[in-house]
Amino acid sequence: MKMLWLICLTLLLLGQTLVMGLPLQTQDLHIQTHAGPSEADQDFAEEYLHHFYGYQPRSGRQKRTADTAEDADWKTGLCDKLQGMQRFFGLPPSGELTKETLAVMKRPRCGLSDVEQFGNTFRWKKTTLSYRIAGSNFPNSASKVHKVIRAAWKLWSSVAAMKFRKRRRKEADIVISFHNGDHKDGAPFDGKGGILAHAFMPGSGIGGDVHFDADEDWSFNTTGFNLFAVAAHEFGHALGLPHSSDPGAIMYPVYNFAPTYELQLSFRDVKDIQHLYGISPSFSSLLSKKPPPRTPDKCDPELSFDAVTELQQEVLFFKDRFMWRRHPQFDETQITLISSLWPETVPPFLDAVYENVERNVIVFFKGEQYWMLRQLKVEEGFPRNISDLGFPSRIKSVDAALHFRAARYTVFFTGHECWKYNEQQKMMEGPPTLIEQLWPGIPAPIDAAVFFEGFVHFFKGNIHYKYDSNSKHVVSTSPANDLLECKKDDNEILTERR
Ligand code: 0DY
Ligand code: CA
Ligand code: ZN
Ligand code: ZN
Repeated sequence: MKMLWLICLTLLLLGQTLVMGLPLQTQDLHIQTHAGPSEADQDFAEEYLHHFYGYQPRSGRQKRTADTAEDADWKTGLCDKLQGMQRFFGLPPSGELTKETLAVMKRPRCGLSDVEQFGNTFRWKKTTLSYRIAGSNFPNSASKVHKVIRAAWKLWSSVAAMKFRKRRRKEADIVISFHNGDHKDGAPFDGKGGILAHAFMPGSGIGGDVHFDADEDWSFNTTGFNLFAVAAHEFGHALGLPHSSDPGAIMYPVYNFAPTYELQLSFRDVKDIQHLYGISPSFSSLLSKKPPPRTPDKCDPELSFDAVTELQQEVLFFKDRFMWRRHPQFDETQITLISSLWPETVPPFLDAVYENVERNVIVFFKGEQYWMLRQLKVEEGFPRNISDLGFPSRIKSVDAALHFRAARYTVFFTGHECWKYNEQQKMMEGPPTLIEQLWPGIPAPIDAAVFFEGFVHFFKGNIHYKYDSNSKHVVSTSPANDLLECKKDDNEILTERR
């Protein structure tokens, strides 16, 4: 029977739901010599430890080839999990499958009827869940912690038909607490960094509970790990969601929260939770005010870009909070959050980006501001106003930037005009020219431009113009996303995700 499982497992499988029904090895549990547990009980216990304590049964192949050292390792693992479970329930941690241990595993604990299996996961049957914030080793004042926890629940209740109520003393469905290191549930924390928190899937007892690593530098604003973001992620698990492969989702397995970004559930998170619990009555008003952001799809024929630049040997395509990195040695162009490379400083929804190889910097433009970064760090004095580059005050933003390495100048595109900026003298070379004069065949205004493999590539809407600057004409036009090389596989993943 599938019950609940510790999230540890899902990280190993990176976003995939659990592989169930692996064959079980019965003779490996430490059993008592006389009147030991039956084979069925041993199977049951392994399954129980698998679901509740993250114990990973071996696959058939591994079993057959296992040498003795490996075998011993594996047995110790199982024994550890059993001891973890015994400690949690106040039983002597013998690592043996005693009658008492089995009785606890089989105890029809209150609230078991509150959970049901739903497809490959578990969900709560009731629509109002209670939670309790237990213990005392809070990273900040209790009232601050309570406020953050409440806000994190609200993210989910504003989209799914669920309500969350705080309990002060009485038992609650979901117990939230902070722990250091080994806290006797078979999944010890690891000090600063690494594992930040874990949660148990819906279920009775420990099911639905959320534990935070008390050794982290929890933050309530911008530095360190943001408790609000991590709580939102863990509550997703406590409600039954596994990890998601969508880098825009709060259920993405790695912490990728950009402090400048106002945390929202992504389209993917919203779809997944609504699939389990239905739509909240308040959802339609949220839809009109703040629709959950979709992660752009490189196979979307309507895809357009905010900016495109070369960076060392790569070409980077920027869109919203994301970018795709095209590397000559990798055949797949992967999407990531901009903040996973430049954590603090680079804003989403950029206007233009270019790399200046001679100075070893990358320059980002958004509105009237621009940022210069060297080796992932912002140069002193940035952001600065684009008027510092020599733009007149009527220019409020830059559409695209095109850098010429050998000639050491950069062309900026603004509406129908383009400006030539001398990188050595750090000044504009004369007044702007019309784009149609300098680049005949290119329709202004443009979205992005990049110099790459001997051609200039312009992007406007969903069209990519490949331009030969010597003969001054468009060599070819194609869909804007053609350099991202959408493969059939990507498409399949996307249709399945929709
Ligand atoms: N807990 O839900 C996790 O996913 C654990 C790992 C698991 C094996 C128990 C965890 O703490 N993962 C880290 C994490 O931050 C991984 C990391 O990047 N250090 N997960 C939570 C999180 C928070 C906020 C993920 C996102 C946003 N996307
Ligand atoms: Ca940790
Ligand atoms: Zn724990
Ligand atoms: Zn997680």
